[in-house]
Amino acid sequence: MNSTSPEGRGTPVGRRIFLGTLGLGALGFIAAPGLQRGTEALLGGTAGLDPTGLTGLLPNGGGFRYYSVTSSVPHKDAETYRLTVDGLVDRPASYTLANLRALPQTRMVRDVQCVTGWRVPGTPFEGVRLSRLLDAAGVRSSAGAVRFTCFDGTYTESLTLEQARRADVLVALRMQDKDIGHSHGGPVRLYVAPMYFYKSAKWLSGITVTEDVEPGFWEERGYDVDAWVGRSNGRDDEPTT
Ligand SMILES: Nc1nc2c(c(=O)[nH]1)N[C@H]1C(S)=C(S)[C@@H](COP(=O)(O)O)O[C@H]1N2
Ligand SMILES: [Mo]
Repeated sequence: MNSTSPEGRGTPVGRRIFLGTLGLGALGFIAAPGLQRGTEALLGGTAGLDPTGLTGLLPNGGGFRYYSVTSSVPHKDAETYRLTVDGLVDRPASYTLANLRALPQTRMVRDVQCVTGWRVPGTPFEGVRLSRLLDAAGVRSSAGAVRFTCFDGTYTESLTLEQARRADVLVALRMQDKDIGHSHGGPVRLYVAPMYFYKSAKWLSGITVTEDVEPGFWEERGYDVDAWVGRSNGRDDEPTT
């Protein structure tokens, strides 16, 4: 695990804030689960958010850990799910699950790498290329970035327009060759293959084309905005693409 990763310590509060307010720098954020649980206990109320991935190990999750920065997330299905595309576009849109399923699907198999250190080999993701939805919306020339919002009501992410248009960035409907379940961010999550998994926003509900990159939830708390696996966040993992 990486000492620069706030998500690994049972709190969505950033490292610097954490150190500053609690003065626990001497603990050094050792990755041992026992010590992490200890840190969680120290944090009291915030531990209820449980983004640690330690208490949240998914049964039969195939190595994935469950992360959410909110304590509960509404469930959405084919009737209630909507994905809106708006901002600096000529044709704003709202997609149902059926609309998304009717578009050409791309399947990719790459490793998944979380910035806290865990990695899951060869995981299939399948969905609609984000570039297709952007092209359908007609991105205006003043645009430079894309902002993602989630129906958990809290998590956000962003990409530059150039990153967003990559062929290995999907609006994913399937993961591990199954429809994406609620715990993995279903029915629809973002999948940004070449970047640390925090970029792959779960419970995706909004795509807003903006002028400039607005740092996402974890990026406001210390993670790198350009999150290339192996070339960011002070890590040297094997690239995933
Ligand atoms: N909405 C939302 N998306 C999110 C997160 C989150 O807490 N909320 N956590 C991110 C992080 S840090 C990781 S590692 C992955 C975890 O995905 P999983 O729960 O399917 O393993 O989701 C990413 N996307
Ligand atoms: Mo992560």
